[in-house]
Amino acid sequence: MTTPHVHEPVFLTGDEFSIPTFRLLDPDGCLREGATAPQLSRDHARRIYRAMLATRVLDERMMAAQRQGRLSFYMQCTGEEAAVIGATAALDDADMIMAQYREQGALVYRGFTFDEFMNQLFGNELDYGKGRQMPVHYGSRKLHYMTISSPLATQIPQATGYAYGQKLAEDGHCTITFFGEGAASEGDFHAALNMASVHAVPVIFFCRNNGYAISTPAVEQFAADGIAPRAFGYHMHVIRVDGNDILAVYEATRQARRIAVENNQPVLIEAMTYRLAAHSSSDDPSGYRSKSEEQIWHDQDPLLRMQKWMLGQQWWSEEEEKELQESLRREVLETMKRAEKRPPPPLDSLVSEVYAEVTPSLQNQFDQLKRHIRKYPDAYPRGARSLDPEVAVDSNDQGER
Ligand SMILES: Cc1ncc(C[n+]2csc(CCOP(=O)(O)OP(=O)(O)O)c2C)c(N)n1
Ligand SMILES: [Mg+2]
Repeated sequence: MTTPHVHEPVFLTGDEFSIPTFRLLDPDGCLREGATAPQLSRDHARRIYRAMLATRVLDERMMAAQRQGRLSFYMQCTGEEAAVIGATAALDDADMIMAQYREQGALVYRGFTFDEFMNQLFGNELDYGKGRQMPVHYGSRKLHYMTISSPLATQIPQATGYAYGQKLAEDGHCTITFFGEGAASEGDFHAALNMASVHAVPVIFFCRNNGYAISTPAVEQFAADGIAPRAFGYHMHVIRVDGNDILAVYEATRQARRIAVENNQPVLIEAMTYRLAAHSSSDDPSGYRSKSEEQIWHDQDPLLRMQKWMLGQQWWSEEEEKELQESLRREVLETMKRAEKRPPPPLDSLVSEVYAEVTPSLQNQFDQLKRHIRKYPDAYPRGARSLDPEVAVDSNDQGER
């Protein structure tokens, strides 16, 4: 690109142009005038809608379970189902997903079962992570969903790296990484976009701009017009989309995937949405935002918007809605009860599968732990007391050192 020379100083701020928002559906579920619906079959639309409803039901029940004291922690996707599931539905099921923590809808869409969710949430013996992570840190190798890690934005440069590998392998796949607008304040975000652009890799950066980073509203996070304009600094394709409009998110991501896979170009998508629920089970939004603000966004509920569209298409009915809601609620309760009853992972999983072999120092710590449990069995959960009988209890051992 050549830069024209001027004879007067010209300062630009980015206000010279505005980034439009791509929207196809109105909140009442009708296609906007002049808009064309994406090519989406009835079966595909039903798969998407079921995943949205299943995510909503799962979130409601598990938040209630947390309030009952059955679960230590939970995070809801509520209000952002169209953004997450619409994007996932536009990908190939074998494309890699690197998510933040609020994207369980992507897993639901790909077929992660309620049993698999529950095993992770309760950290029982069937949890793939062996109870080593907090609830909601899911992962599935089979479903190409990288395990969640809590430190914000780490997944973004990892996605660039993963997609670079996909480019080298020429396997026709791409990576999508989901993150909040808050996480986009991390340096990792910028490093990831720059690397992706310079090395021309097939990665989709999907920002869920849901208005808040815990209690900090977007207006206190950045001065510019959202996250989208940052793409220009890296010479990257970018689109802003109504994140509560499933059809628009689907179509934007479908086309972004084409750019990524066919041209080996990264794309930034900024989905404008709203976190309808609390940040997590540890948060109370009434301290930092008004009920009237929340109401405005309840009226934009992405689930209801798609439901209305589906009913209008005659691809869904009130009876099917009722039936599915009931069966999902039943299934969530049944799987939760099953997972709660299962024992925790075996004690030695604390040290096994950390390194190829258990190192002497880990073994030493583990032996001390076992002696401690023998000495103070009542201080440990039942599952922890399944001890190796060969470990002698040293009566002089004070346990904690
Ligand atoms: C590096 C780092 N800093 C701070 C935190 C604490 N923290 C967890 S979530 C969060 C807010 C993130 O907001 P956003 O990225 O917008 O995602 P949202 O929760 O809105 O989906 C913060 C500050 C963290 N997990 N990691
Ligand atoms: Mg946010």
